[in-house]
Amino acid sequence: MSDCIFCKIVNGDIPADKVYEDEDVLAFRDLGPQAPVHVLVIPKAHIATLNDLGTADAAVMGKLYLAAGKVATELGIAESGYRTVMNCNAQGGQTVFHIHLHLLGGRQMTWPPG
Ligand code: DGP
Repeated sequence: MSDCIFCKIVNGDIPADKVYEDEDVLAFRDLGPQAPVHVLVIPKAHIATLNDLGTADAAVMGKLYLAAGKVATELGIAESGYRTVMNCNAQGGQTVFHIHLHLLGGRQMTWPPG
């Protein structure tokens, strides 16, 4: 998608602090971190929201979580713990319409989330 900011990061048109990449998945640090570790894990292919997932996307969704686990280990938060969250649409708090798994850690998380 030519007007999607995360597609531009995938294509290298916008710089990002990348922490993981394979053929299907990219992970990079969030521009406005909400925790000492705040990484976004995205599929390279454009999917706007969770509502747009099809059965063909099942594998890449699994890859997002596998990548998040690798990044958590590499960044030293796997044992202390972390949170993964994917926001969907307005009331879910989604602001970038290319799905992304937030990986947050390095501090105590609270529940319920805001
Ligand atoms: P969400 O609200 O769930 O759609 O999260 C979008 C996140 O994307 C938000 O935490 C800020 C981050 N973000 C927005 N634009 C950029 C960008 O250009 N670069 C990076 N690294 N993060 C961005």
